[in-house]
Amino acid sequence: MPKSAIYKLYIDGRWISSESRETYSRVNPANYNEPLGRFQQGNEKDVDKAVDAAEIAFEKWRDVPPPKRGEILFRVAQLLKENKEELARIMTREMGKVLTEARGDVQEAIDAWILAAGEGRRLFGRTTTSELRDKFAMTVRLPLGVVSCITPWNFPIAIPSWKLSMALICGNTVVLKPSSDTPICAVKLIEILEKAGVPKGVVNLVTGSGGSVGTRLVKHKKVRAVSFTGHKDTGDVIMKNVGVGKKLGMEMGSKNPIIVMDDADLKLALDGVIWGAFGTSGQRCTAASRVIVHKKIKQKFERMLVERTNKLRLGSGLDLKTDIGPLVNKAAQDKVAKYLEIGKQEGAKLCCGGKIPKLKGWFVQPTVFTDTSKDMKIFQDEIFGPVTAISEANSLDHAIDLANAVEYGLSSSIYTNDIRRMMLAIKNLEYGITYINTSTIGAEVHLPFGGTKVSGSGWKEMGWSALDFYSDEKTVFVDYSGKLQRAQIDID
Ligand code: UN1
Repeated sequence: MPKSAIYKLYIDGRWISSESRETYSRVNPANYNEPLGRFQQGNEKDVDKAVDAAEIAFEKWRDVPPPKRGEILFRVAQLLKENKEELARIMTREMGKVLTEARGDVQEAIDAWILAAGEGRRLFGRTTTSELRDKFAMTVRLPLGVVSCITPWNFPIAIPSWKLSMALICGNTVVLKPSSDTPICAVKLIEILEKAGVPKGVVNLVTGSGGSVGTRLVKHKKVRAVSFTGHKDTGDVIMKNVGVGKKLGMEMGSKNPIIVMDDADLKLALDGVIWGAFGTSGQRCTAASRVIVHKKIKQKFERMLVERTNKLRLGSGLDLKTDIGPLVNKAAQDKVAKYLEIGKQEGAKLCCGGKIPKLKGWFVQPTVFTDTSKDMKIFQDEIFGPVTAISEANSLDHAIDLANAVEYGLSSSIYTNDIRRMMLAIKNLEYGITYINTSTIGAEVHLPFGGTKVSGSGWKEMGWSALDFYSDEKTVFVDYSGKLQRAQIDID
């Protein structure tokens, strides 16, 4: 990657500069003296061009038989596989996550493209009965048209792949606006799509700010669906801007709890908490930012957690000895630093960490607070950093009550060996995902992914749910009786 590299927009099959003629730059979050390149500051005009190109391309793409679309998607998966290591390294330099996790990110993308490719030979509708004689009833899936995909930086190849793979197999065309923090990963992904044979105009890339590019993509009259993953405050704005006539799928943050009961395997639970709280430096929507521990084992588990947390090594994600990479940028570091202060002020007990180390990157020490309660901000707010907050529970009911006492509802976990407790947790945790005896992270692409309450809009990503979002399930009745039959009336 030459330092002066200039990355372009991809519109109608061409790599071009923004109409704005403006670019912005980024640095490696693990070493802010290392520039990463210059990126297009896209604007509304670029979005309009991209949507027009996608609209024209839709006419042909919708008619490509889905198994043929699937062949192209399968080539995307193959190319991602061939380039996995290079892409993972680019990702680590661009947004900081450690190399093992960056490889996992690319793998999740490979899985998504393979899954979507296979859907080309399914895309099932349903057939069913009719209440009238000689009348046939079924549903068929039709594409929507132009879809806007607005994606975050924390899974910079996986999440765009979740969205694009499913949108494309269903026959839609796409305009992608990636996070301004991860334009390189987006460019690399689109280069692979181009190489795999995705026809011009079918996928378009516009980098730039949420305020101009994002807003235009959400409001655009020709767009039929908006799929967004990111912060709930942005989600709020999108919801107000989207207007009628579009589907809106949103995945937002969360404050995910791990419940550790008194009968749990504590070593297993410890592994799960460390992975859930500090993986990707806590910058996952599914991060375990709360730990709810049964009072009988609280002191012991707290000691175990602090001992392990103190051993975690901060550093560049490219160094294989590093456990925790930097945060994505200065603003993220400042936000976490603010919460470290808030936690101390509102009376939580700091067990370990809590400082910003003097390094040339946006690092934060892995931090554990304890004795946190419902009224505290560090219990309620999504911090998106390597910070977790312990609370004590007297019983399973109390633990579930604490788990549910936040506005979010994406992922949850319980460690117990008691089948009754497991089943009650599955029933009563108000979360889109519940893990039993494993951490809050670990989604697989062939199952629905998404949350309840403030975490999601109801449309889930991936698995069969994504097919429902990216297609219109048309209901078809074929009456071959040769006479007028009135539903609900001519029923005898
Ligand atoms: C996110 O944090 O936005 O299961 C997605 C997981 C990952 C996906 C997380 N595979 O946590």
